Amino acid sequence: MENKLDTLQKIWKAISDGKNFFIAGHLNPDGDSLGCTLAMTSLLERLGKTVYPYAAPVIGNDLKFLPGLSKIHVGVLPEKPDFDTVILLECSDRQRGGDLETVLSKAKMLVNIDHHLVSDEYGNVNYIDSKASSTAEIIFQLFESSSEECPLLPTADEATCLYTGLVTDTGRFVHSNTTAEALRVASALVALGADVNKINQVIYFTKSYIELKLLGRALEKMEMRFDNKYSQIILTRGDFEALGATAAQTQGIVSQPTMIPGVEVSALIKEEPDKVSVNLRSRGSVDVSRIAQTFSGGGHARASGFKIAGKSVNEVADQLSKVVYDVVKDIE
Ligand SMILES: [Mn+2]
Repeated sequence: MENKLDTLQKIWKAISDGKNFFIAGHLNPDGDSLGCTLAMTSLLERLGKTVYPYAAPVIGNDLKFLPGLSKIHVGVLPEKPDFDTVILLECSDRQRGGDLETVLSKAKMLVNIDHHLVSDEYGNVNYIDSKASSTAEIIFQLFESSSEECPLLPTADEATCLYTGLVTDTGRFVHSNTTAEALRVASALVALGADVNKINQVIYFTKSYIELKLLGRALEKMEMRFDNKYSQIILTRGDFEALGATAAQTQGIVSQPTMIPGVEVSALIKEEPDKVSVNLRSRGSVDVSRIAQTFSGGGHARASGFKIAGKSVNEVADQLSKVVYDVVKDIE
């Protein structure tokens, strides 16, 4: 990527030139993806633009409090995909947002804003900063770069959306991406009115009975391997059915085993109706995005995942186990 400030100015040029915008984040939208989609939508609307914010289903209950969420077209693509400008957030390649090609191919301007480690420069303008904690951090920097004398700053609702992206992508300011810049941006967002108390209550201190029972079942099934350097949890369809739970209710489970000293990699392997999906977490020394890439997945060094269709849950677990063994066997 060229000079950051130059690229931010190119994004502002795209914003001022455009009239009809389509904005989307990635599949399985998370706090960063939705928070940035909403903050950008609100910003563009304030500037008098027409915006079609899109998100792929399903939106987790813990993110439904986000201000402006009802504006998002969840899983519904526009009938006439005539947008002059498309902004893709958090999408490391042009397929990451789902089947958006009808929209993407018609746009005159495609802006790509992302912070993933491996990311394609598929846009007309590409702002890719893998050192940024979150796309929310980049969007805040975009706000700040709007004008030297009088920058256009986020409203309180926009700040709440961006803070949600920051707090979720840093794991509540715990992961190694919790940099001085991430904390500076968080501080600025709090000063602008981000509703920190509500974000914490809804995202981190609210769980349903079924989610807690599922956590209990998952911990019961946790297995340790390779001198306790690898923790594996398999949740089968039977586990989900017994509790009336779905794979979407497993948030936070994969991080639990990384509390055990010595665990380098934690895997949560879920048998879903049409596929097996896997979440990976690392305590520090292992880059689990490389493990995920072996299975055509992706993500971050400490948090990533992948999905496989057409294989049994045990086959996936065995294959993953072999890859993890090669990675952790020489760690002291
Ligand atoms: Mn992100």
